[in-house]
Amino acid sequence: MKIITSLALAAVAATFVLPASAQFAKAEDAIKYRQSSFFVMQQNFGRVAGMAAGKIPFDAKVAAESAAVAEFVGKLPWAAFVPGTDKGDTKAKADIWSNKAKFDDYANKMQADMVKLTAATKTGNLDAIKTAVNAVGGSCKSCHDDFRAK
Ligand code: ASC
Repeated sequence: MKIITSLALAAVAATFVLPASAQFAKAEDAIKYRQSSFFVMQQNFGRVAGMAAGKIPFDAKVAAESAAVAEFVGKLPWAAFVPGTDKGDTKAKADIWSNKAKFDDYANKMQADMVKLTAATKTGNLDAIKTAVNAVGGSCKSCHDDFRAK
C-alpha cells in the first residue's frame, strides 16, 4: 500500500515536472518569459471565462481550443521563477523564493484546475465550464494575493 501510494504521488509529481535545464541568459529574460507565458495563458483563459460569464458568445469549439492552449502555456512560467528575479520589472514578491513550497503548491493547483477546465470544455456543457472556470480563477487569485505585489 505504501509503495502504491508513493508511486501514485510520484506519477502526480511527474505530471508537473519542470524543465530543470531551463536557463535564461539574463534575469530580465526570465521575467519576460514568465510574463509572456502568463499573458498568453490569460488571453486564452479569459476568453473561456468571458463565455462562462456570458460576456462573449459561447462557442464550444473556440472554448475547447482556448482551454487547451491555456493549459499548455500554463506549464511554462514556473521554470522562469529563477532565484534573484524578484528585482526589476516584475510584481513577483521575494516571498516566492522564501516560501517556494507554498508557491509551487499554488502553481500545481492551477495546472490541475486547467486540466479540469480543458476536460469541461470538451463536454460542451456550459455549467461544467463555469464550475471549472471558477476553480481556475480561484487558483489565480489565491496565488496573486500571497505572491504578487499590488
Ligand atoms: C483572470 C486574470 C486573473 C484571474 C483572476 C481571478 O482572467 O487575469 O488574474 O482571472 O482575476 O480572480
